[in-house]
Amino acid sequence: MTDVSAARASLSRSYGAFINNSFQPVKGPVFAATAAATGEHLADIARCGKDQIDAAVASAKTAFPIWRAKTPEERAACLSRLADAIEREAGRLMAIDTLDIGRGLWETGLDHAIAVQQYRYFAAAILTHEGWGRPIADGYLVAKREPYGVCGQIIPWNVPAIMAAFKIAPAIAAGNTVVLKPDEHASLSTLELGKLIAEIFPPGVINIVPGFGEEAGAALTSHPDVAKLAFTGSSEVGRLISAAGAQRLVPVSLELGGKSPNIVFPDIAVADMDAIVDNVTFASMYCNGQSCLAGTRLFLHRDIYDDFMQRLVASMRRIRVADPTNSYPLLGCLVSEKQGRRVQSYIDIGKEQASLATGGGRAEVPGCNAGWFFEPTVFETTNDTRIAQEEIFGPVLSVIRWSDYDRLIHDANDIRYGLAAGIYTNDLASAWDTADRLQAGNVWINNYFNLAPGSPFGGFKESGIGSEFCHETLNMYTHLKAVTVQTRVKPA
Ligand code: TXE
Repeated sequence: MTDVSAARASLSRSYGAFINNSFQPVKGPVFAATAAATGEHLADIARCGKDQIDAAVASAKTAFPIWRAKTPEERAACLSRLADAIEREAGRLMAIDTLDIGRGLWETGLDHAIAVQQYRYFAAAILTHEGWGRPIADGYLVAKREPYGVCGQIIPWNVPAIMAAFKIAPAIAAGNTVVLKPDEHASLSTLELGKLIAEIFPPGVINIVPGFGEEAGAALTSHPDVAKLAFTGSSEVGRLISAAGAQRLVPVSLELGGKSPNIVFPDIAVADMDAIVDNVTFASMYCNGQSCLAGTRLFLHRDIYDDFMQRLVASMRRIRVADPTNSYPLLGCLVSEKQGRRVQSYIDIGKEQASLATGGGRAEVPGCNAGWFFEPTVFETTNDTRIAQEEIFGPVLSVIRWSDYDRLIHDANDIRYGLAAGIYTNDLASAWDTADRLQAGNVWINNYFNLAPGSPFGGFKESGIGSEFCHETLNMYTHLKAVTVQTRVKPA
């Protein structure tokens, strides 16, 4: 049983930047971490600027040769110990996230389980991250993988524990050091991670610098000693990060927005329909729709449309919208007023441009007056409307009726994003053909959100550059060096 009050009481009153394994005294400007649902003040957080970024990068730069010299086994051992520590503290950390961002405890608990899995995955993966070699005349050619150095990493607020793990685990496993900027709406659990890191890693290997995007974020992305940039967030800011990387010619990996199609074929068995409805509901409402992977465009074939819609609406209406600190599956609130207003404006647009099937209003949750709670909302629409084309990042699903297969493929791909897609059918051949034709980095057949550790996670088109979560990610955090050895010097 998660004790939310104990987790609340365990928070520090204020948090400075975590640099060189200690929290800096809070001297300059701060911003408040407030509970998304109740507005309760949780802690003050240092609003870091250039000076703290300089100090964090300097610390990571000093730590780099020490960390890089560790064997993969030693690095893996530290990551495993971090995983164990997070697992021990998971009850407290998930409650802190729930307070901070307003998502239900069952979801934030899942976040920390996935985070633990990530640290363990990369602890194991680094042991098999090999270069290659081959004999050449009178010698040997070795292609070895080397870390870049200091990685500047910026993460968003939606799943902070997962995002921190996605960034820290592969970078650190590969021998880099890190300066990580958490999101200003969700810094607490990442800063708390600092307390665990200090017990395990040498000083300076992982530094955490809270602050705003245009200040701390921009200072980090333009810092001359940062050798690699990694970002998860909006496509708009992704462009800025990419430009900053291009300016200094450092590699940039980006994981950006999505507006993923979830396609139901007419051949599905009636007996499977409720399970598929369940999947579709989860795909669109998990994380309150605040997931880049969310399946927010549902393409339903006309032959099953009416039956499916009836069940879908019933499924949406069964979802409980409630205080996120309650301990059963439910939808909590959105992270902030900014996101709340954004979602409200899209619902208003939807009411003008499309047909509302269910939801469409805010939900009242006693005791949570500050929270932006919404009813699960479903619109029937076409693929060209704004609610079908733009990433809403809230509990809003657009349903599109389809009949012609080629037109379906055209519409599913007719979007600037390309992160994920779902397909439901009993016909393996059409599932495979469809997966082949969809422009998405992740295609799930007869399931959704099924991210087994090691499954590449990355976007096509404006959804990003690079793949996280998998062995390949280690290549993203290393460059390849050829070393050619000849056993004796010969005339050239
Ligand atoms: O994102 P931002 P926001 C999408 C989603 C959401 C929208 C806006 O559609 O509604 O983006 O969310 C840092 N230099 N996603 O405004 O601004 C910022 O401090 C350097 C999808 O919250 O991109 C934070 O740490 N950094 C996404 C991070 O970028 C800057 C998850 C994300 O903030 C910066 C989140 C700058 N100039 C939102 N400006 C996903 N892919 O999952 C901001 N930041």
